[in-house]
Amino acid sequence: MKATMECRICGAEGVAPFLDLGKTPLSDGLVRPENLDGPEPRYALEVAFCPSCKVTHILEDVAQEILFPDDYPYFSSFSDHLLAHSRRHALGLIEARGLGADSLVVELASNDGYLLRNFVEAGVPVLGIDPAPMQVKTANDAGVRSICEFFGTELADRLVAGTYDDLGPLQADVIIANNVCAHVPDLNGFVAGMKALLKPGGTITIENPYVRDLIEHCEFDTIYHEHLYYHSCTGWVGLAERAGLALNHVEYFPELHGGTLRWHLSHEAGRSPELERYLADEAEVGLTRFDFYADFAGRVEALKTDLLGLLRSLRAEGRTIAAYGAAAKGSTMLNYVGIGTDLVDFVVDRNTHKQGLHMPGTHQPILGVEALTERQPDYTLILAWNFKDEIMAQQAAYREAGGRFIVPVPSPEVVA
Ligand code: JHZ
Repeated sequence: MKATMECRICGAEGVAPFLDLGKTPLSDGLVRPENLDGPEPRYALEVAFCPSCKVTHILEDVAQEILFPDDYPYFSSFSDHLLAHSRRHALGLIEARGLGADSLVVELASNDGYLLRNFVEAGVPVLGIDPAPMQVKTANDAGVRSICEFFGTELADRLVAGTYDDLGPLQADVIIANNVCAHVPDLNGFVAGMKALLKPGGTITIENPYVRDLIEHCEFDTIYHEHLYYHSCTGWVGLAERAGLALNHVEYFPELHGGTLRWHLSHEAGRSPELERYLADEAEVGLTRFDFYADFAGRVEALKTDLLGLLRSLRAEGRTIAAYGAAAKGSTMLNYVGIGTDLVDFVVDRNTHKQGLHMPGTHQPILGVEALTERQPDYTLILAWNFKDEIMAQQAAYREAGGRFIVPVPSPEVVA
């Protein structure tokens, strides 16, 4: 692992650290039962702001093959909310861009085909690109043409030149990159690859949680080693320009992952009034200056104290506590706050690839969601708080039997 004080994006020296989460295990490094007594590496996790290009990023680099091993457990298709959002996105693009049998939609980090399947259903040709073999197999099995690769300029050039397997030369009418632009070490190269792969007149849409929400709503647990960057509109102006693209438009989805922005990029210059407004707002609230981040560590520390105090007092009263969502962010929450099996007994998750494993560092077993009604813990800490409405609606039987939820973010709250 290497740590750097140079900006990952613009190379400027003197990035300003503002939050140190200590040494944490890898958030998606779920532990097999037979490895529970074995060594578990922990890596420093510190976040900094670049006063030069305004992009926020972590200082540490964990090798990609360690972060994304062949058994990487995240599958996108386990949230109905995300599936519905993705379907709306796909149908909107088909209509707005007039996509049909002669078009091509490429998705970077296409996972299990959760989004592209909507284009396939509508008869629009697709290509998914993702480095996770299990997810790529699931997508191909479902009829979503996908290749198992990391994306960058090299792959883009091969696709355009037609030298990648038997795919033939191709360029995309639409490129989609959702929840991946936080994960890519060479993000400038990744965006340059998108430019190479995009047809003249084509469009790129990129979604990522918004750093403004992260800071304002104390969503510190979305910080982990996979997430190298925390994005803003101001940062994306520079990222697009450096690759010879233009940032044209932005949309906001407050209910997705704690607040998500969708940026629209193309070869053509021009900014929508919405984008101009976001850029002006970011300058006005100070997102472009270090001060905006300066008190974050203190607020995160306060959340930790409050949550630990709540869980300890419930335990002292003899209450049982479980957690919902073996999410990557859940691992940051458990490890940073220090929530071991003395406080939370087990974690439930719908993702069958996660069940039977244990949470990184804190080692709670991951069970199927039926364990909530079978064991009826008094309280359930929602680690996947970004899906809290979906989860609480789905768990009506648990609630009717007296179960209560704890939502940890933006500050710990018990929901009856
Ligand atoms: P979820 C992921 O992070 C992965 P994570 C990734 N690092 C990323 O960038 C962000 O998303 C954006 C489960 N669940 O999606 C599924 C249920 O069991 O918030 C997941 O394991 N029942 C690429 O891992 C977990 O909760 C449900 O009803 O922090 C949620 O994880 C629902 C809705 C979810 O992301």
